[in-house]
Amino acid sequence: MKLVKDCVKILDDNWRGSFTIPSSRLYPFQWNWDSGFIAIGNQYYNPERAIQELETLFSAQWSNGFLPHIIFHEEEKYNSYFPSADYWDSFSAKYSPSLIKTSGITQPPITGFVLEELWLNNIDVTRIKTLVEKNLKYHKYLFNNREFKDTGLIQIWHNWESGMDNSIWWDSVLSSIPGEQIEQIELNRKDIHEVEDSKRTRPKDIDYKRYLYLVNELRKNQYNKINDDYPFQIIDPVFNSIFIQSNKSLIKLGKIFDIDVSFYEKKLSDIKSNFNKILWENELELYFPFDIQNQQLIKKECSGSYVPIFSGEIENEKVMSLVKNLFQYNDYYKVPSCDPREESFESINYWRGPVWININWLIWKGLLKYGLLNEAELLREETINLVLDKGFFEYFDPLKNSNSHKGYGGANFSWTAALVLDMLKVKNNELG
Ligand code: 9WN
Repeated sequence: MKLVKDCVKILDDNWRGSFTIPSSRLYPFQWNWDSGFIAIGNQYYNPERAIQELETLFSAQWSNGFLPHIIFHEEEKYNSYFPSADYWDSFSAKYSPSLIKTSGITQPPITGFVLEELWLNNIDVTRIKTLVEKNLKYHKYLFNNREFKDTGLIQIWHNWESGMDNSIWWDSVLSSIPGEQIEQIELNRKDIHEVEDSKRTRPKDIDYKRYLYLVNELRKNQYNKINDDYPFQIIDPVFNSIFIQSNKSLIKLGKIFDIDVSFYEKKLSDIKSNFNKILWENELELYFPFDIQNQQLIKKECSGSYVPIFSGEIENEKVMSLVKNLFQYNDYYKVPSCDPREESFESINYWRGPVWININWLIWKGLLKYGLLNEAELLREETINLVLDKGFFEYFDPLKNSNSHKGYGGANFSWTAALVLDMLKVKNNELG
């Protein structure tokens, strides 16, 4: 099947000997949640690469358990990405590894779930066990350093930690950073030279200055704590849904491997009882992020509002409301990262409108968990067709009547290929 061959070729081309880059030139290093999605695709035709991807990721784990979002593997490429390895300056942080440079923030913790998938697929048990132990240590770090009060819920400290960088969800918080704090920040952006039409498809300079302001603040504290007035303290439903599922997977695997997981079981029951209380909005019947500094939900409809289905831990009634909402419109491809009815919607600007394959995949997996097979199939078909029509890009214009003949951002994008492989596998039950 040609589509399968294309997916496999992209994963082959982006393989760098022990890990996979998301897309050449634009993202020349290893990214945390990308590696999880990539391993999902690789487990079928190249299981050795799937496990190695995670082993390489965890080789850059900090001694306190923290797992960074970028691992800067190839020194000669340090300056081809901004902010560069030197900008992050991880070597000056107490717990960072001393041989490999990393960023100082994390990303949605998908690897626990991925390990369960690899285990189900009979990939080397001893190696999986070692990774489960490391992954549990990472979750312990999150509970010990990022838990919001005693809710079990984890806070993120940077919009890059959400993986949905310039989502309209973060606008209010980011724009609260005073202008004089960011005036002096210098940019040396590389991304804008690597994609077409970057003015309309990538974040603006002023956004980048705010992102860097947050990095600078975190770096002062060795990425390990925040000051009381730090503006970005968010409970993100996407991060936490993925975290719930990964905790469930690690608890299951931990028991199989005779590891004491009682700490995580207690914490998981805390998150489960607080997730809906804090993040569900009754009138709009959607999930939203909670802004801790301003003590309020950020009530804007984004694709992330649906990702909690992936956790498998929400009541059927709520799932049905979400599904009703999700399938009510047919004039755009599912699932736009920002609802086209929102004032800030921009059809081709990164996380402010475009469809992203990883978010579709998470929602699709969630629909399957609830036995919503017709809806899951609609979403699966539409996602695969979008890639077939517009190529293996990073993101896609959701408007069906637009002039977009191809996708946007990075081309030959690894997680697009990997997750399409997974979606094909479930349907065909074979890859040939
Ligand atoms: C910053 C690698 C990453 C993804 C993120 C996506 C984008 C980076 C950037 O690319 O973010 O981490 O430079 O824009 O938003 O989800 O992990 O593919």
